[in-house]
Amino acid sequence: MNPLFDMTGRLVLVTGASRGLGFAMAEALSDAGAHVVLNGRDPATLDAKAEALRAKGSTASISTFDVTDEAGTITALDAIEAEHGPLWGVIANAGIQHRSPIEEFETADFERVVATNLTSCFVLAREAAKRMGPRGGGRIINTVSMLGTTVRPTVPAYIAAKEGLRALTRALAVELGPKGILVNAIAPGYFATEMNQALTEDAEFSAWIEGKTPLGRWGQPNELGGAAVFLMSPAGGFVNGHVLAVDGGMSVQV
Ligand code: GCO
Repeated sequence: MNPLFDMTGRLVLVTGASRGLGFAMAEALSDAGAHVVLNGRDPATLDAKAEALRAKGSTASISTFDVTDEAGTITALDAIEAEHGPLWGVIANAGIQHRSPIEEFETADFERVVATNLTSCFVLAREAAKRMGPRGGGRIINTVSMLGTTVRPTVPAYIAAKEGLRALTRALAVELGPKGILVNAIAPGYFATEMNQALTEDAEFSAWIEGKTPLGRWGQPNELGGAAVFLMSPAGGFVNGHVLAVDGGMSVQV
């Protein structure tokens, strides 16, 4: 194992890890030696995913809670540390999408997206900082999006929340840096995940995405894990307040 990317002995919680990009990042960290704790809302799905990692020699665990439940998040963090020891890092990845023309976009749906994609990340970071700070530090990664800097119609809540999360990442990096806590974000482009299944199955939309991406294709979830390992490992030891784009170059193409 290259010591720069060695995660041996590190405990990392990944929210929204039962599928898609969350599981891909958890798997990459597990393959790098971390003990990953997979979060989601369905214990059966999480158990199956954790078993898949254990079958590869990992010591993966699960923690079932809804990231929008503040009390549940706090209880879960206490239980994780009581059972497994101090958390080295958290990846605030859990997120939802809601697509609708603005004129039909209900306020309740907007608030639901913001609660999951932004507010829950604030709560997790605050609670993680309370634990990591006195121990000399740790790592926090937020999953933002390529959307925000550039945007598309029908996903205003997602864009607003993810762009807010970019700004929150910078705010946390500056406030928590002196405590040894590095805070960064990963900005995925368009990946072929379950959340995007309606898009990948739409031939016209899919062709549009492929045309706007220099690599001419959708990303595959396993192509995101390396960014998480980089930011969580010794290799990322002086990276703070950064938004790491993993989008095939889409964000820099006109
Ligand atoms: C959408 C997609 C996007 C992607 C990703 C792009 O509806 O446009 O769901 O939000 O998931 O965030 O960076």
